[in-house]
Amino acid sequence: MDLNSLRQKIAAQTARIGVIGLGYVGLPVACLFAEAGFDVTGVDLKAERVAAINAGISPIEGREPGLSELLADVIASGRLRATTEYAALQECNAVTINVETPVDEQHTPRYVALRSALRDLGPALKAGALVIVESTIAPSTMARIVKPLLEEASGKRVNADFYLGHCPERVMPGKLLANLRGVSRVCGGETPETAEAMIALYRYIVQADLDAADCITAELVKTAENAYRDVNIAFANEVALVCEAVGGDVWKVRELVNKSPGRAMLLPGAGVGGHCIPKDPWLLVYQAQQTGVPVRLIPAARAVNEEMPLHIAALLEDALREAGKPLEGARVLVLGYAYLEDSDDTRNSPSEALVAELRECGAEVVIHDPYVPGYQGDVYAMAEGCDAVVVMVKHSEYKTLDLAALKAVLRAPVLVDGRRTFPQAVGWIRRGVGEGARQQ
Ligand code: SAJ
Repeated sequence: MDLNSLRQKIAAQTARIGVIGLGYVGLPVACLFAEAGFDVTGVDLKAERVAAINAGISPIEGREPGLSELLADVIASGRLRATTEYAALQECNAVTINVETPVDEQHTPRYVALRSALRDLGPALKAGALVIVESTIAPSTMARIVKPLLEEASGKRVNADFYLGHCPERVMPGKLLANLRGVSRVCGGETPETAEAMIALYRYIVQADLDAADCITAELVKTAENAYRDVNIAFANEVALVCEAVGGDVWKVRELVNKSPGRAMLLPGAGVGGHCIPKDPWLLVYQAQQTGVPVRLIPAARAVNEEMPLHIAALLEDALREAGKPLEGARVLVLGYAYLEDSDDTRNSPSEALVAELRECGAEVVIHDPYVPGYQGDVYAMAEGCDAVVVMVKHSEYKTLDLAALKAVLRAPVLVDGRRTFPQAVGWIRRGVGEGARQQ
């Protein structure tokens, strides 16, 4: 089948769609294409996940508005079905690949899941099918890994026997369906005609811009947009450290800097977590580093952000010292274990790094988080007998804490504020990120 025939099947919605990887990206993608009227086959290695999905039950943790209801609808209508068998993809005219693409301790991309998906898809790849990688990948991965591996595994040639593109996902936990529907996407095709076919397909589920590009551009855009955010957060964090050193208040500085035209200083804080911001900068620079390009700013920004939880520990040690207590043996209440406010997602959480550091220093740690199972409970009860409180996440619940009641159950009124949650806390031995000017 040539691209024109595929375009006709897409227009008639008789094209059958496959989605490989039914996680927090693949599952909503599969549901949206099914809701749009396509026949969708989802493939996942985890049998229990497949069983839950076929029972109309979403295996995605956390609150995802509309996802459970949509999944139940498309399963009931028969539009979506899940399986562990790649053979089920052999009738699919379009297949998206939504598998994890982590980096390891050495910041090297680890494509085990991606390579496995390509190898398993190969034998089932239908002639004339359009394959779209949605996972975030290092620039040049489509050319160096995806294309040759899929050609080898399928015995087919790209642009002759199948078509290939990269459309990086731009989702956020907690807003999966909203982001998929409402955030623009780059459709990077091996050829301009492939990019146009991708746009024709995604138009059924995306109400925002769909921008045609080539694959390398799509790879660069996604990884650069997240590296951009990481570098800007690191800038805010470094200005905060300067403020602490010279007796300034970074929050006042940031407010006034942002009055300057074209400035938009982000929020300094206790660190940078999540599934994409800590990872994507390394994907962006990986291939350049392999070719000896002197990439300095982006790795340096990562180092600044990774250091922030340790800085919080240093602020705590300083505050405890003022209270006449060593960090070793202190009992510390950590408020917030998720990586983001009002989320239960703990991936790469700065709190994880802080807790490890505090325990390494001999402190006893009590963790509270209203969203994370295992850490929920009564904050005041958990604060009893603690020598200090450290705020790591600005969950809405914390903004209404009764600080007087909290102080009454603590052994010392020590507060370290990693997210400027309690700027007006009086009567505390208080440290805040970027707050060199002591609160009067
Ligand atoms: N953070 C700061 N200061 C800031 C902003 C964030 O310290 O000014 C910290 C957060 O506390 C968190 C981490 O950075 O620990 C990441 O926060 P995030 O707001 O960037 O949230 P994410 O990780 O969910 O990022 C997603 C990304 N979206 C996609 O990858 C599709 C990112 O590109 C978006 O810019 C971001 O959402 C967003 O704008 O909300």
